[in-house]
Amino acid sequence: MVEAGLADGVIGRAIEHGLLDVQVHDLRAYTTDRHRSVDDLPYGGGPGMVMKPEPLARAVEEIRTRRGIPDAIVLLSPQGRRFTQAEAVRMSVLRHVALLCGRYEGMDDRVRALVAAEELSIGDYVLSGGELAALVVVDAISRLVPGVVADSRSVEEDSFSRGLLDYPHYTRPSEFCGYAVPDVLLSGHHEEVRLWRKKTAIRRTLERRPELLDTAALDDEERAMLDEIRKEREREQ
Ligand code: JA5
Repeated sequence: MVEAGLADGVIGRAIEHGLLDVQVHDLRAYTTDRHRSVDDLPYGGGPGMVMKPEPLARAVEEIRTRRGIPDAIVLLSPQGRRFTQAEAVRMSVLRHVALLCGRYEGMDDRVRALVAAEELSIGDYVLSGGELAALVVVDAISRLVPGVVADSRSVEEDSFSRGLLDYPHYTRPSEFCGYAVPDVLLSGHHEEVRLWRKKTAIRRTLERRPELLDTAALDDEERAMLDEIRKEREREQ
């Protein structure tokens, strides 16, 4: 599942070009018993199974031996602090990140303590394992590695890179099922287009995710636009 998730698109190409190196480790390879067990019954009883600590600890030990000490060891779990764009930026400058994925009810908690893993969550919902969360983390970090996204202007303009939601995008045809593309985008006035996009991004952020404006680093122009939008909305009430 992890290998399939990394094979295509921007990330797949970056791996092919040697910009990224992602190694997937199958925990069953680090078992010693005949049944290659990676889980066992929970102490204290209750439903489900728990990941045994030894295969995980051995896997991390082999990573350290083969590839050197990771700059970060991250356990994906709903108990972690939230993985945000700021976390992605922080991790994108690290050379070596190890991501640990649980299954079943989770890992024996001593593994996290032993390998001193940080715990990160990609959101407040339940997943069957950490792998999809790890793929999300790999994708978000990788886009920030120079050269992975061909046109770096895309990365700079992305939603959240400036702490705001994105402006709406359109392509041909200029009318589709009775919906027209906003005139300004067809006008050829670059400065008007720039101002419209900026203002629309701010308006959408105010309407959909107002809490983002508390932490967004707005420049003078953006703050003036926000004031203008708030006044427009007051007039509409
Ligand atoms: C479930 C055994 O942030 C969303 C997440 C859900 C979830 C994660 S991260 N890890 C696991 C897991 O389940 O290891």
